[in-house]
Amino acid sequence: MATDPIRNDKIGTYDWVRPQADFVRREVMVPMRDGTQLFTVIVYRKGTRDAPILLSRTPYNSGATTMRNRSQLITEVLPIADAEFVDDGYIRVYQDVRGMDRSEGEYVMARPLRGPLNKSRVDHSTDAFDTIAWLVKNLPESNGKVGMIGSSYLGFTALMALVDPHPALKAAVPQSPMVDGWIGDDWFHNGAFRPLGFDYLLAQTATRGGGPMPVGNSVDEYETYLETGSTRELARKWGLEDLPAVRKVLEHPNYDDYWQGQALDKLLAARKLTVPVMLVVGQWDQEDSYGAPAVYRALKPQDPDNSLVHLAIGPWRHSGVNYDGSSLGALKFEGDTALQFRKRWMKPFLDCHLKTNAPPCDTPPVVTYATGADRWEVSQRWPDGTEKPLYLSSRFGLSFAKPGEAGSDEYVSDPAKPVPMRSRPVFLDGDDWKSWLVQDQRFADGRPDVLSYTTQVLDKPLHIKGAPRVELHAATSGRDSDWVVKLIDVYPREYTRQAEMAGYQLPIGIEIFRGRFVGGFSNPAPLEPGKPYTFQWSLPNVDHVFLPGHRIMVQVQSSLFPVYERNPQTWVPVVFDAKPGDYAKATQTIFHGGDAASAVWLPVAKD
Ligand code: PG9
Repeated sequence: MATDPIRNDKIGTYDWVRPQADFVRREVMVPMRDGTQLFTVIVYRKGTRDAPILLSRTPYNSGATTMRNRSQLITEVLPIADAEFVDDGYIRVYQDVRGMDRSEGEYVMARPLRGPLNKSRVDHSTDAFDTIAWLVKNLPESNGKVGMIGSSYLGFTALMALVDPHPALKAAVPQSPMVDGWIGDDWFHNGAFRPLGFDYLLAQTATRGGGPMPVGNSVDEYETYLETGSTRELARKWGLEDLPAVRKVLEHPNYDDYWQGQALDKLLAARKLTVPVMLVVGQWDQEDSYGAPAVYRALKPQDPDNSLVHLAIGPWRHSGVNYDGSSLGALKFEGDTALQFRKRWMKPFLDCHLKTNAPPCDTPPVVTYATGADRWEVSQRWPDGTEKPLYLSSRFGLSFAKPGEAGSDEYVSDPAKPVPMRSRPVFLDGDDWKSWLVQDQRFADGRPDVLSYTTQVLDKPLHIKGAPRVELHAATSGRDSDWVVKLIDVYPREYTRQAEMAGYQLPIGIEIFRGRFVGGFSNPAPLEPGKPYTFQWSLPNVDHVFLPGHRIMVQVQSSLFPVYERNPQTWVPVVFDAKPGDYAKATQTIFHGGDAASAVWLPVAKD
């Protein structure tokens, strides 16, 4: 029956086979084991047969996703990254997750697996299983083989499908999956909370189908968040305290059973992996930089012959693999790196597992784009380097030689004037949000509350492949403190190749650590004022070449606002609950040399 697929509110099966269209589009309600029916859109080119199925399970509106434009052409109606697949005879399927948009049932934010945190009979693993069972039975055009793909939340649902998978699930490509919301994905990073998550939770859970964002500011979000106060105040003023997803976050500020019990890297590592998986992430992923490499690390021991688990890192923002990858902010790459990756590695990976009479698989264990050198690289392992410490030293130097003499530098961190995450005005959406991790750091360099340590000009390239590791020896005059370290590539002062990049301070990795967790993420404790501690954490995974003529810089600061809530720097048992009077200036001391040799350990590649 011909119908308008967007406006169709009826439940049932509708085929959209218009004479002019080059595709078939079907909307079906797929029954789950508990009787709940999930809205599912199936799209394929007319005449498709013996076809692999590519499935995404999404909270972001399958109907609209599969009707990008009103067109008779399949490549126009589907997202751009689907073109390579449908052009090659794949069947593309999108499904609204339980309770979202036109699917029945109750929506639970990132619903945990059945078990202590989910007492029901269903989860994303069972819903994926039941959907795949239905698809292979009811799509005569298919060859009975299914792959799952998708970014972020869709990456999370693709990973969930690997738990007790349906036998027809033959491969998965989770891209920027949300894996551990406390350690390093959407909600917290190393214990520091990201309040913009509340905007997301509101939009996702306050009204069915996603509501408008009633909060936010079109002037400067630095100002809005600063005026609002603590995270608890934010929730109160925005009327969010009763939203179940917000309440959950407010009840669990530490890395307790609630967060550990959902950490998908740990959950997957405890099971036998049977489905080949390619984990994809952007080097400058502003939302879920942690998940993909964490799952790779957790699953790799199960894959001694490199046939099951693959990792890919591209020069992208969050989900950038599915868009145009020719540039990011001011950075320009050699062509559309996202398209190159999808064609050269991602599709062949899926083809070899999903197509009938497929060629044998030859997907490398690791594929990365070496930024700086602008080339794709294949590696047998990840990280693919040997750790070498780059030491902070006196007179704001950085060197591979350990400074003999001990020293320290100080700055005053004032929560009333936190260091902005990017030059103001700050917008936590649109292009500003997508590119904030590559913004020129000269806006922060020179601030009295930011210390910048720099190498000499490099006379040969320095290539790193892995996650740089911070070892910061530091003390605070307060009772708690955040520590932020940025690893930066400083471009030459003269750079005619791209004039606007002359002197540019390009962040290669930025990451935060909340001091109260120095003794363990489950055990926050006050810091002793003036006592030196060793704070250790990792920056995101990167493949980067610092070129001759460039310098390496490390910046240290104690806030990154408003992407991270402010640390009051006095002791409050739960930072969310800080009162205006709890926020106080603190003098921060960074030690270098001697027995307290602060360093960033770089995974230096062999070449
Ligand atoms: N980063 C988003 C998200 C994933 C999972 C849970 C919550 C948020 C996303 O882009 O989908």
